[in-house]
Amino acid sequence: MSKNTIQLRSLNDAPRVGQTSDDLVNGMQRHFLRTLGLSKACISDHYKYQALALTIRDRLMENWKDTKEAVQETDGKRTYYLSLEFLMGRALGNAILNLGLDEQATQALHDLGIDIEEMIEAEADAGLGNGGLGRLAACFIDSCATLQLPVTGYGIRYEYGMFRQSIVDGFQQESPDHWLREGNIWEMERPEYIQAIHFGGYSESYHDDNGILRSRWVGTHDVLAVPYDTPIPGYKNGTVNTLRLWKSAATDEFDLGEFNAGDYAGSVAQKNNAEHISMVLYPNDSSENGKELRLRQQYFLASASIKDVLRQWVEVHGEDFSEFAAKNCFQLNDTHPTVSVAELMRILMDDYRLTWDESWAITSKTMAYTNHTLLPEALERWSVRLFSHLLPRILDIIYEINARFLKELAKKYPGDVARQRRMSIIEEGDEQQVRMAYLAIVGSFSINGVAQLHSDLLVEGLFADFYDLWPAKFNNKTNGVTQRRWMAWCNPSLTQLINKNIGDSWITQLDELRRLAPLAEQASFRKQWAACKRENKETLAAIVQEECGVTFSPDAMFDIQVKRIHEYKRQLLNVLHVIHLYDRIKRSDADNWTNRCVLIGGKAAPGYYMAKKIIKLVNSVAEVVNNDPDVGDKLKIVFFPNYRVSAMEKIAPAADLSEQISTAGKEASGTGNMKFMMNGALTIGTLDGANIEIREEVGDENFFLFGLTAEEVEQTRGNYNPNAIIEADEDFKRVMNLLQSAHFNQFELGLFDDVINAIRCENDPWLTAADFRSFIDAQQEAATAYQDKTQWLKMSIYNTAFSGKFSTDRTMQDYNRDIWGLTPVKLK
Ligand code: KVW
Repeated sequence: MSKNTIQLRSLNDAPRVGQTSDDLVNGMQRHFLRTLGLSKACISDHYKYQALALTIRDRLMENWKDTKEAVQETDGKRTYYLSLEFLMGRALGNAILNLGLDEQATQALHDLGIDIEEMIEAEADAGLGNGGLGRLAACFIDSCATLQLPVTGYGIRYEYGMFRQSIVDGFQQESPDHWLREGNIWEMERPEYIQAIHFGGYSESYHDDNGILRSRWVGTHDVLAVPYDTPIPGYKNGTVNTLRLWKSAATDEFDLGEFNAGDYAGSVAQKNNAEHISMVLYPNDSSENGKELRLRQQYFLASASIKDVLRQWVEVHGEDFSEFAAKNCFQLNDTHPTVSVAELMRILMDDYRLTWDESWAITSKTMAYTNHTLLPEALERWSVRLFSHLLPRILDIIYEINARFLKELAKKYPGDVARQRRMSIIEEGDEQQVRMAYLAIVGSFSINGVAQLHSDLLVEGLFADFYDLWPAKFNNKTNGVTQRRWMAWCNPSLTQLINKNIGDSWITQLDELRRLAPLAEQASFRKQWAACKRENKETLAAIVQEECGVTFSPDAMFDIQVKRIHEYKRQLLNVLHVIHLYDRIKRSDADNWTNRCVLIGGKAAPGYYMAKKIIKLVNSVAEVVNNDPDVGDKLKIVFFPNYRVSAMEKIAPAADLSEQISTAGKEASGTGNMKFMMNGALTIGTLDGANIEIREEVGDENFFLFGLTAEEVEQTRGNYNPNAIIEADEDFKRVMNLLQSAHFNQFELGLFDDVINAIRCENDPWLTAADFRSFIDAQQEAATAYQDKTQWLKMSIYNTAFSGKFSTDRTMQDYNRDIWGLTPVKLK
């Protein structure tokens, strides 16, 4: 027995925390009294939330311990999901749901006279991600816990998550998201697992005790990585997995030398510098910004996590790594943590004295890489110069990986120098760059895209040379979302209706929803389905009223586009349609009209000029449309501020129409599209990303398709004439005239010139004008379809019924079957 083991005899034998509503009431009272030290008189909402969260957390702790022990005892293969982002949102409701305590918690709070909704709202979102990629990581670890897969998430504990967005005079204004201000009940600091992370210095060679020439990294400035663990509960299965997030800290509180020499400021500055690493999430989605601090973050995560995994390995197996690759897998969430490839090589060689070949055999069988985008602006490249001063030893290793790789290429393709240049991990040029995607491909045994089209395009285009070399490494894993959060939790009325009719097995077997399809023929079922949707629309309408001061009538079609603001996602095309509808109303061309409430939401990267213009345009159009008495209830449009996970929990259940209108070939997958589908929205969309698979599942007749295909998009380049398209289309001409006549910016002339020019530009990469007509026509089809209530309800039911494929339970089973090969860890 090690000195850190104690007998927990009396506790282990004690009965577990109770699960009745009375037990919860008692638990809360105990926390009020003993944890929070409160008397009855001063229990604010914040304390009520804390007592509830602590009481729920109590119900996780022993399961968490049991899961850790079971995983250790099994000593089977494990996966580590390395991600710079985990967009978790709120934890309380999810924990209540997964513990199966929803009814008891509702009853307990009722008994205490506390409003459960207020408790839920009291928790800050953990917004440690930008968008789809970060939320995907969160859904993945939820599903892994539910499937009892031994998967640990590794990320960074950003002090400030995604910025808060407010709208001032129609413009986005950013403010810091200090999400930890009121504490975080769900995290546990684990100082015993602190790691030191190296930066700077230089690498040198030396002869070890046996006279063998080795390398080492010396003269480094070290930063501490302090782990904070968050429990990730599976759904009613006793499993609680771990999300381990690293916070950076200075190695010493102060540099005593500097301090004694009188440089107080200098000694504190060093502390500051160390703490900067985990200070803030970079708010760029799908575009790299090349800042040194970002590379520091990437290496900080990679090094801390790999050291942590090796620490655990050595504790059990000593320095015998022969089984390491068979028992460990690192899944790299995009190229962001890819420096892990070189870091694992470094530690195996420099610290554990394995040879290059031994280390490479391990590393290249342990790493797996997920690519999330084809957009060139998102492909990470780091300058060799930056690498050489920040991570000199890592750069040595990358050079060596590349040298050996190029030799292999020369053997396979003799004399093909152009190919070697194309495929080199080091890009030559004025400034040498490390191509991170290539490092990831060379260092990994599996490379996957995130939807079928995306994976096909990867091997046909961006990675074609690598596919030619290693076809077996490439595979597709279509994304998903967790139905626990994105239906069972966020849509209780629909959940109840579904459970009443087909039972609740869909909560862990989403395919079961198929059994809803025949019910679409029953008038009484449709009526109840409609009632759920209406209730959810009323809830959202109240929020829109509060946030935007605009009245949404639940009778109207709720037409929704929420996602990061990006030109390729074409929020602009959505606005053009709204202007077209407005123009029709003004021209009294509104026979058989379908009333519509259009909601657009999403954050623009702070440095993304066009994205910010588009937000302003939405707000300017809204100002005119919403205040025009001719328009009335026919059309409303709002820009929903501060779109985030907890907002989507109210938005998805209320949507009638989901806008997934990216330029074909540009949206790798999309995951918002899946949340809307599950909640019974119909999609208007292009043949892009997972939309294609959504349409395949639900059937062409239940999907509003428009636009060029990815192939047509490519063919259009070089012979695109948007001005001719506009000229030939009376509706389009009028829309552009309204924009150009400053109808929406009377007092700010020229405000939207750049937007207008982008639409009219022959090099517009997003081909907005090319898809205008077919978009307008598809929107008209949707409007007409909405008037046939019976048919619309059937289509809505079919969308939910055929959404089974888009559960991350399926996605994780695919990863596990093809990449990880883990055995579920059952609990006693
Ligand atoms: C840098 C991304 C944050 C920082 C992507 S592609 C690149 C990034 C880059 C994020 N995010 C999105 O990943 C989602 C999950 O796979 C996809 O659904 C989405 O299509 C893609 O744009």
